[in-house]
Amino acid sequence: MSHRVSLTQYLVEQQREHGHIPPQLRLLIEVVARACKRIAISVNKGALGDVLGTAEDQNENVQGEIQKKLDVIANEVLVEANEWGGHLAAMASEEMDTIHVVPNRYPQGEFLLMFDPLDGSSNIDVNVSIGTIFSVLRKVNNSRGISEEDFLQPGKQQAAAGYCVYGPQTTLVLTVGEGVVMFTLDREMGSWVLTEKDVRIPEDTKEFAINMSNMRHWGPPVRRYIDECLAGKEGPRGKDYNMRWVASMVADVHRILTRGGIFLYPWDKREPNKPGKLRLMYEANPMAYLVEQAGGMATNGTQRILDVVPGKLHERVAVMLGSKNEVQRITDYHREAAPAA
Ligand code: P6P
Repeated sequence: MSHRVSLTQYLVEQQREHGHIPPQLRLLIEVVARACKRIAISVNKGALGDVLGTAEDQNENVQGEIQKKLDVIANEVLVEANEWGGHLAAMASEEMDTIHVVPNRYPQGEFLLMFDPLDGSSNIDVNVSIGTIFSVLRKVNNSRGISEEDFLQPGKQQAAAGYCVYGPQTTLVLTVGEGVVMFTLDREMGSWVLTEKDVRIPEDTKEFAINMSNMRHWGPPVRRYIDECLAGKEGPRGKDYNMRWVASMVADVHRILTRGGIFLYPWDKREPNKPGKLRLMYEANPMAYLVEQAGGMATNGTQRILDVVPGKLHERVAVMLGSKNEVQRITDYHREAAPAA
């Protein structure tokens, strides 16, 4: 049997070769990966584990969404796993209104961790792939305690990012700034095994992912782009396109990292003051970092997502990401539609 590289071996060798995974970051990644294994166990229990349906207290999270039981479980697993290790100063989560500072009984570390503990919650009860998304920043201001402002850094400053998809396989996808790697969970051993070590997104694609039911609400550039895809061979693109929409960003992005494609959740006129549905800090930024590290592009239509400077923790953003040439095209359509400077 060919030698299997574990997550620990990968991180140790990356540190030895590139020196960009200090001990606290390696511990952080291993702790998050272990937490994802625990979440996978709860997810896989389904109806046998009293984990389906909405949380008992019917609580709404800061996003105004009714929390699912597994949202709460996954959030608790990640918070408890990351408090004691001395690698973090604080955490932020889609499921928590404010930041969670590491309690004084534990040492504070140099990193900040943000996560969507269970992305795609609407798919939990219908047994469709869901996932955990995480993003790591460095604490840049050492002169005082931690506040929300410490998190408000553009995505290009991430030290690491990744996700775990709970699907037919349980797969951990990670970047620390040296490309993208994938680990598959060996359930018999309970270990992460390196299964893809140089993930690259094809620059062209014939597959787009968007929620078509919102078509009448889109802006002109997105409408133009999708209409051209739908026009197929007879249209200006000269080729037929296929469509996928899982309604779990993790699953859609995993497909794109695996075989190419473009994912779009654009601004629409239903709530014109909201830039988009997806959250910048713990959905768009980590996915944009992964996509760029795999040779793709990620934009909000007018700006590189990783350049967006957050104004608040739960800020939302329009997202278009994936195969470089397709994202470049829709970026051009936004520029052409912009009012003359
Ligand atoms: P819609 C899941 O709730 C999520 O945040 C992303 O994972 C997913 O891409 C999107 O929302 C789905 O949104 O409007 O199609 O249900």
